[in-house]
Amino acid sequence: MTDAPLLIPVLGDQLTPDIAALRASDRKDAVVLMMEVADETTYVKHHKAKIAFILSAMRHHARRLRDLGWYVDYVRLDDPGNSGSLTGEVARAVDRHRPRAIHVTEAGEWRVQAMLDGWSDRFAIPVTIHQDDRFLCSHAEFDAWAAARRQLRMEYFYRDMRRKTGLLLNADGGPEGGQWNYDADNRKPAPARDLLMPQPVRFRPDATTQEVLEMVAERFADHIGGLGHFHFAVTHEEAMRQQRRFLDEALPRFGDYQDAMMTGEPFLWHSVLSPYINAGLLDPLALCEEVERRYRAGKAPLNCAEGFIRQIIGWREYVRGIYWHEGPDYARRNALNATRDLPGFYWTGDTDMHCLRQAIGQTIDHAYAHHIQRLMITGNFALLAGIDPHQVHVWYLEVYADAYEWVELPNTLGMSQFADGGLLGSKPYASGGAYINRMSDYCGTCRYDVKQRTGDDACPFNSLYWDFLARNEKKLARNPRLAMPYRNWAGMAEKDRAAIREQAARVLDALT
Ligand code: FAD
Ligand code: DLZ
Ligand code: SF4
Repeated sequence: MTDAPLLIPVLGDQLTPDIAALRASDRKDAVVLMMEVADETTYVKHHKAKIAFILSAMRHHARRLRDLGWYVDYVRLDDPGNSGSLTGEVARAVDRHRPRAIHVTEAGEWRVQAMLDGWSDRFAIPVTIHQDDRFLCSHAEFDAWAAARRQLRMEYFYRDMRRKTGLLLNADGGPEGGQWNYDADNRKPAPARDLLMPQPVRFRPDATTQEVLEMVAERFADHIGGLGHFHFAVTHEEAMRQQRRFLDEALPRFGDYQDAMMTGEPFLWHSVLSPYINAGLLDPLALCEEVERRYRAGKAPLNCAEGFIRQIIGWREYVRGIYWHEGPDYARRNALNATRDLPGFYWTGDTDMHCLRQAIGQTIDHAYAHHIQRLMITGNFALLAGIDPHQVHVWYLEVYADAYEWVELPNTLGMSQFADGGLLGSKPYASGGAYINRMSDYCGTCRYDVKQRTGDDACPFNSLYWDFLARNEKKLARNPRLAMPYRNWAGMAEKDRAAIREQAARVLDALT
């Protein structure tokens, strides 16, 4: 190594061996810096399993980089002298290695990018920030796409990503099967119990993970969640095993049951790959290419392959684009002026509402819930109850192993809470108990009656749904997609409307 090497900080969600800053550098001439720091583990109170997953995956990644010939300077959380911040650790590494320059891959979120942007002034050495090309769409490309449009709808963005990648195109360059989107085929309700359900691979913690689990249990005892169910892959090879498990066993029904919910079945036919994709252990494009191969080999139907690919090159890229396009103030939007505090049962699952108990209970156990649980159970309830969207955002950022602000915030604040006023979705994802009853088996064993709107046994979602519409009438009544529910509301007898609103007031009072 030369006297003055390059310093290459690699962040906890950059666990990809050929990430841009590494690919652009010579391993004989560089110090890779990986830092476990208190600030990142506590800027929100992450679920214990999320912290353990990221720290263990970081430690395994350092080993992988060393095997590939990199010199890795690794700072552990409990190292004496650990300053507790990314910038503090870069400062200490600059003192240790006297680098001639810093090369780093852009950060995933505004908060950390602001730190990177300050490093060249602070350390008086050149800092090169490489674009993170693990994503298909750069910030500049998304901004150009958005500039040309009045409405930023995912569907049109997605079609451009299909054309860009060539995924599921036919010989004429049109969409495979003649349609871009097969979502209408993907709404089957909860299936019968006797269907054989795939389960994600459960990885036994090795000595490195064990050490991290012990440290996390001790140091983050007051954070949500347990470690008893810790099952995450922590290496690329393990993540690839889960990828294969998904492709072999779950992909063929992924689309069909994408929106279904079942008691005691957290994973259904979902991939459970988001923590690995987001941390860098899996390559999203290679995964989509493999899904297409399975379709072309007749091993997965088109509605499943297209549905899965859409989630990754459509939704995942689109929400990232929105996050960076809208700027750091996006996190403070509150279009519906919702101000109520998040109920305590979001941290315990201790509620009589069976759907919420299921979704929150498995979140506490596994740091995982699938999309419809996040959107139509925990998200829907918070929306209907008028919970402060910033508190809802912080909760989602804390509790899921895949949660980083760039992906969590637009999903929560935009899609789920309508706090951006409809930038992401053309109408709020609000529903009463009927939707939950149709898509799940939850209501059958609930203490509440999903058919009732008022009375002690009435499903709380029902009165809250109408109360939500009534409360927000000035802001939402002109939305053409809500015309029908507002007509139904107006068509109810005055005394029924009053009874529903009184019922909703009682439900809301009981939350505090
Ligand atoms: P699958 O159902 O198997 O989907 C396949 C993949 O598609 C996922 O692994 C993920 O990479 C991608 N994907 C699917 N939907 C989305 C989406 N809406 N946005 C971005 N990527 C998507 N996803 C996160 O990765 N991190 C988050 O912090 C996050 N927060 C969310 C908060 C709310 C309120 C909602 C409604 C959704 C959120 N999502 C988030 C999106 C989605 O719920 C998760 O990606 C998904 O549940 C992860 O489980 P899975 O890997 O089994 O996904
Ligand atoms: C989420 C997380 C946690 C819990 N801990 C660390 C850490 O100790 N060191 C680190 O480099 N990254 C960590 N991360 C991930 C960062 O928060 C992530 O890189 C930022 O969210 C930027 O997207
Ligand atoms: Fe949830 Fe209402 Fe169904 Fe109970 S009855 S599970 S509260 S939707």
